[in-house]
Amino acid sequence: DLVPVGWRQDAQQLAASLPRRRPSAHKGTQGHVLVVAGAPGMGGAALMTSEMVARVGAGKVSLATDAAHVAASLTRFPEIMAHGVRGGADLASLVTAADVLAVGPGIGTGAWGQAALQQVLAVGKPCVVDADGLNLLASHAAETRRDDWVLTPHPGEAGRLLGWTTAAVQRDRRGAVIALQQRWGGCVVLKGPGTLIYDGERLDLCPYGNPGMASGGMGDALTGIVAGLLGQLGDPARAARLGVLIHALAADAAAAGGGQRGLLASDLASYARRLANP
Ligand code: NPW
Ligand code: AMP
Ligand code: MG
Repeated sequence: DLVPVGWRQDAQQLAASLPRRRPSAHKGTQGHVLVVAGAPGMGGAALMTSEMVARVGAGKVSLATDAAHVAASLTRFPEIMAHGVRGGADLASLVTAADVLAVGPGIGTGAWGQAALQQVLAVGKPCVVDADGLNLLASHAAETRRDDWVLTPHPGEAGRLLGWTTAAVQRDRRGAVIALQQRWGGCVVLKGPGTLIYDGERLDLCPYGNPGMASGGMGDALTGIVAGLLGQLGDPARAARLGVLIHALAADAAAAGGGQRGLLASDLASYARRLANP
């Protein structure tokens, strides 16, 4: 049975997995997450990812993005520390200051994205790798394997990481997520209806979510949720399982209010916040 009892007891699972904040909490105890996202033309991916990091309770959020996106980010989210970076060297002090990294949404597969991914992986901190970060792994980092990362491929990205077609991944999603984890290590989230999460021991299937989520930015939002939780929980597999659950339940709640058609990734923010406070 791919669906463990815990998924059906979602409220209890949320309560058990996300400890209340201690009265002594301060922003330095809740995780400093650095989002590395947004090559030219993809500023939205950077904003949606970092908004969700903040909304699930990270203590501090930094964003490294193309300089063209900094003004928009500060206007929309003054709480987020946005830095314009031109190359890998600009990233060195930012990755050093962070506890957790989220890399990939909209970084492209060119020189900027390659340099950024290299810097993030070199620092050896827990991270979430998504989107073009995965495409770069598939095409460049032949030997990379880690225990402390969460990979969040959609079926197309999963196919690139495995050298399979998208159709082959969809025909055997269970086999694909197991093969991905065996090849790349860590915790792998294979997205799509019935998202699968596999950490090498436990396989979960998320029975929530809806077709309203078939809209640009939904995956970027998930990356932010998982990274924000990773900064607070420290455990990649727990952050992945809980993040997928919060993302899908937030989308279901948002769709119940306004319908599936026209559902936007940004609509999930207020629901994700509520779900992160069980
Ligand atoms: P096919 O065609 O069937 O073989 P890409 P992307 C497959 C950024 N974004 N079920 C399908 O493959 C992202 O962060 C920025 C089955 C499809 O054609 C990335 O960095 C936004 N198949 C970058 O854009 C908003 C599925 O994958 C192919 C599937 C490119 O990311 C948008 C598409 O994948 C976006 O998030 C499913 N459920 N899902 C912004 N506002 O800044 C996917 N596929 O070519 O990797 O393109 O996902 O759009
Ligand atoms: P991405 O393709 O990276 O933008 O990610 C899309 C997100 O929306 C993933 O979390 C998917 O699981 C989710 N999603 C997309 N389409 C559906 C669907 N038809 N049913 C449930 N979830 C979906
Ligand atoms: Mg995506």
